[in-house]
Amino acid sequence: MRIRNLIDVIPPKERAILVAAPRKGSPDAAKIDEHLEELARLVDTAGAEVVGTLRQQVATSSAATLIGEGKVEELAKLVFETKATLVVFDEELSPAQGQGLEQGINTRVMDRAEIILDIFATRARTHEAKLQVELAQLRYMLPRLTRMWTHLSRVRGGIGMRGPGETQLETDRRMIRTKIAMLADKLADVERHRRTIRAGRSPMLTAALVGYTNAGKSSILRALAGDHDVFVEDRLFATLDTLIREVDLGENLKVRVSDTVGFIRKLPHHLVASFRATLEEAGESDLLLHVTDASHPEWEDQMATVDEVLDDLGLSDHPTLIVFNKLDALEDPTGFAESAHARWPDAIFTSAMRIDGLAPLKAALRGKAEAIRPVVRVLLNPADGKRLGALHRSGDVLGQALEDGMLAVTVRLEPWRAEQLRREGVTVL
Ligand SMILES: Nc1nc2c(ncn2[C@@H]2O[C@H](COP(=O)(O)OP(=O)(O)OP(=O)(O)O)[C@@H](O)[C@H]2O)c(=O)[nH]1
Ligand SMILES: [Mg+2]
Repeated sequence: MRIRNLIDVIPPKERAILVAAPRKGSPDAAKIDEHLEELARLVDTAGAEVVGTLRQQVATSSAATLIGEGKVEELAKLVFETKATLVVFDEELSPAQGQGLEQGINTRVMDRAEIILDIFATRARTHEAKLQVELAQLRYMLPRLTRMWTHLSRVRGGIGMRGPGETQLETDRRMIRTKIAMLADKLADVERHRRTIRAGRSPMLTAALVGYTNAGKSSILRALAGDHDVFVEDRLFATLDTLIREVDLGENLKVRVSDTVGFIRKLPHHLVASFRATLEEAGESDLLLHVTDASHPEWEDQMATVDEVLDDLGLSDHPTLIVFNKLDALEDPTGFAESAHARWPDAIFTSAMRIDGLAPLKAALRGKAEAIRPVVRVLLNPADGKRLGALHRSGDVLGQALEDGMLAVTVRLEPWRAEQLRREGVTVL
C-alpha cells in the first residue's frame, strides 16, 4: 500500500536529534538521561544515527509544539548545525504537535511510539505479527494523514509540491478505515486458529516468559530448551513472534514455555491493542515468568513498567514467578540476591549465560509441574482397557504392574482427573 511505506523503514543513515521534554516536576523529569539513553538505543535499533540531544522540562506544554517557542528555535539551530534529518521526541506528540514542530523546524519529526512501530514493522516475521503491526501502524496514521502526506511530497522531492486536496485525504482515510477493518477480521481468524491448536495440545505445565525488552527471555528459553535457533540479540525488541518450546525438566516432568514480545516504557497503546491477543495468551498459561535484568541500572523501573502492562492486560493476579536474570553481570550477586529476596521471597536468581545458571529456575518449575500433575497410583480392573487407554492419553504413565489381581498404574495426572476417577468408583492412591 502506497502510504504504508512511508513509515515502514527509516532509510539508512538518517541523522537523528533526540528530544526529551517531560513535564517539570514529573517522575520522568528526574530520569531524563536514562530515558534519552533508552531512546538512543531504540533509534539505533531502527537504523538511525544519533547526532544530538536536547532537553527541556516543560512547565505548560504548548498545544502547537509541546516545547516552547524559544526551544523550537534552539532545536532548529541544532538541526542546522548537525545536519540532522530527523528529530525524535521521547514524549508522545499529538497529531497537531507533530505538524506544528515540523513546520517550525522544517525537518521530519517522529515520537517514541512511531519509532517503536517502525522497529516492529521491520522485525515482524510471522503472518500474525505482521498483521498486528500493520494494524497498529494504520491506527497510528489515521489521525496524522495530513502530516504523512507532507513527507510524501518531500520524499518525491517536488519543489512547491503541495499536499493533497481534501478529497484525496478523505479517499485515503476511507481506504485506511476499510483496511483496518479487514486486518482486524484476519487477525480474529488467526486467533481462532490458534485457540484450536491450543485446545489440541497434550496437557502439561505451561509457563509464559514476560518482561522488559532485552531482559534475557529468549536466552532463557534457548538455554532451557537447548535450542540454538531461538533468536537472541543485544537489541531492543529482538523477539516479536511468539515461540513455544517443550522443555524437559528431568524426573519425567515437562513444561511448555512460550516467549513473546518484550515490554518497554510507554509502549504505544496502538501496539498493545494490536498485540493484545498475543499478550493475553500469556494469561492462558499456568504461570508467568517475569524476567528482570538485574544488571540494568533501571531494573526497578523496568519491573514497574512490566507490572503496569500486565495490569493493563488483566494479568496482575495471575500466578507469577519473579526471575532475576543476568546475575553473572553483577559485581555483588550475593548482596543483590539477599536484598531482593527480602522483598520477593519466592524470587529466582538466574544467569542464562552460565552452565547451570538456570538450575534454580528448573527446580522451581519442577516443583510447579509436580503440584499441577502429581504422581498417583490408579488401581484398574485388568480388563478395563478403556480406562487404561484414557490414562495413557491424559496423563504420563510412569509404570504399571499387576498387584493382587488389580492393575496398578503409576501415573502423573491432573488432580481433577484423579477426582473424576474416584467419583467413578476407581481406587486412586
Ligand atoms: N551477562 C548476561 N547476559 C545475558 C543473560 N541473558 C541474556 N543476556 C544477553 O542479553 C541480551 C538480550 O537477550 P535476549 O534473550 O534477546 O533478551 P529478550 O528478553 O528476549 O529481549 P527482547 O526479545 O528484545 O524482548 C543478549 O545480548 C543476551 O546475550 C545473562 O544471564 N547474563
Ligand atoms: Mg526475545
